Amino acid sequence: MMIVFLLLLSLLKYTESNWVLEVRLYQYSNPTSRRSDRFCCDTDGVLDGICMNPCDNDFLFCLRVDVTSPSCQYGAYQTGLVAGGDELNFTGVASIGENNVSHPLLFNGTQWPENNQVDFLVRVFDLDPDGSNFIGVIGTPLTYTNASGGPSDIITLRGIRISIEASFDLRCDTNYYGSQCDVFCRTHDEELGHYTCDSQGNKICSGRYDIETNCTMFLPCDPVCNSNQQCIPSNNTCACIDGWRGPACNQCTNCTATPVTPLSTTTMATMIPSTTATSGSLPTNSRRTATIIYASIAVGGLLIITTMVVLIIITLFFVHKRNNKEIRINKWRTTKHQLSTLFIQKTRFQKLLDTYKYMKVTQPPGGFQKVQ
Ligand SMILES: *[C@@H]1O[C@H](CO)[C@@H](O)[C@H](O)[C@H]1NC(C)=O
Ligand SMILES: *[C@@H]1O[C@H](CO)[C@@H](O)[C@H](O)[C@H]1NC(C)=O
Ligand SMILES: *[C@@H]1O[C@H](CO)[C@@H](O)[C@H](O)[C@H]1NC(C)=O
Ligand SMILES: *[C@@H]1O[C@H](CO)[C@@H](O)[C@H](O)[C@H]1NC(C)=O
Ligand SMILES: *[C@@H]1O[C@H](CO)[C@@H](O)[C@H](O)[C@H]1NC(C)=O
Ligand SMILES: *[C@@H]1O[C@H](CO)[C@@H](O)[C@H](O)[C@H]1NC(C)=O
Ligand SMILES: *[C@@H]1O[C@H](CO)[C@@H](O)[C@H](O)[C@H]1NC(C)=O
Ligand SMILES: [Ca+2]
Ligand SMILES: [Ca+2]
Repeated sequence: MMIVFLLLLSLLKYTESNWVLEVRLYQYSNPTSRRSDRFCCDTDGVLDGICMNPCDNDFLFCLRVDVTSPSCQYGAYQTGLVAGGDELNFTGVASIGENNVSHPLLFNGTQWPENNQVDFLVRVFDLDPDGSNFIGVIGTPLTYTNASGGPSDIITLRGIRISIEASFDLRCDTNYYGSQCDVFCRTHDEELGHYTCDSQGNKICSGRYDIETNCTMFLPCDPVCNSNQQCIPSNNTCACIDGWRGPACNQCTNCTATPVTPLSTTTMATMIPSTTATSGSLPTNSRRTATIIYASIAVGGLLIITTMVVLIIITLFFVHKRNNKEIRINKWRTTKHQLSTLFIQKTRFQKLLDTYKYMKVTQPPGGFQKVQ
């Protein structure tokens, strides 16, 4: 029910006029007291061709879309009889005529005027018991590209025998903003929002309300609460959740109450939350320290890797060198071995030869003896 009412209200607010033209009247003058047909307003009061009786003036003030329009789309005021004759001073007058038309006159529109133009019209009649006579008409187009021009100078508008002075001020209606009054903003302080409006019609949230939600909800806590805390958005406070206490809510409320064996679950419980509390939301100083630690670790790691690479290169170099040396040594060994084998064989052969020579000398003819 309430919501439907508010919805209707907001719809009504949107159909509300968005610009207002204020017309301030000054001097009205009909020096000859004649009507539009040149006759005196009151035909029985003529002396030597001079109109002795003033007109019984009745004004129609009208604002319309253009000069061809038969109706006054932006408003019309009929004053009824205005006492005072044919020289009227409206300066500072709050109400005009027997109809008590409020002055300055206010006209309004819900859309910016097409071609930036409106037409102001004044019609004057002589009110008599036997019917009214037409005295004259004054009209002028008014051009507005925006609503920020402020009041105009006093302008004298002239008809055939009559004239009227006026100044005009086109401005945005209440709750409308922007150069052509097309921005709507109305101060709220209920479920539709909590805000005021600046001179451009921007919402200014009150307190900690969030502009992202059209000032309907609070901003989340800043700084962010840790895992043992709950954010109270209305006053940006982090309150400890059940079971925790202390400024950072990292002390449990009853684990210190009963002293227990060092490795009990209670001891574990005290440890776990304090670590989660640290990782949750670090204060700025700790954050800086953490950054320094991480940087140090990174630089150290880099140094270690570089050293290892250098060591590997050096090792490879030496292994290669050693391999070469070994190959050479092996070659030399082989040659040496071959040489020594040859030498041994040569020595054996020599021995055999010597033995043979000896046997040939010592053995008698007839056969050989086995060499020992
Ligand atoms: C019209 O009335 C105002 C205020 O009463 C006065 O200051 C001004 O002189 C008057 N103008 C004429 C033309 O009488
Ligand atoms: C205009 O105001 C006068 C005096 O305040 C009052 O007597 C009269 O009835 C009002 N006329 C109208 C049409 O409201
Ligand atoms: C001018 O405003 C009145 C009351 O605020 C409203 O009833 C009327 O429709 C508006 N006129 C135009 C042309 O918007
Ligand atoms: C607003 O209109 C006034 C005249 O009414 C004009 O002098 C001014 O330049 C306009 N401003 C803009 C921003 O268009
Ligand atoms: C805020 O209001 C504007 C216009 O009034 C609307 O277009 C927009 O969707 C709203 N934003 C939210 C988050 O409700
Ligand atoms: C914040 O608001 C809560 C709930 O309204 C209240 O309990 C708490 O005391 C407040 N804290 C401060 C610091 O004002
Ligand atoms: C701690 O508090 C909880 C609930 O408040 C309770 O159930 C539990 O027995 C308490 N533990 C100790 C050791 O006091
Ligand atoms: Ca008459
Ligand atoms: Ca008359």
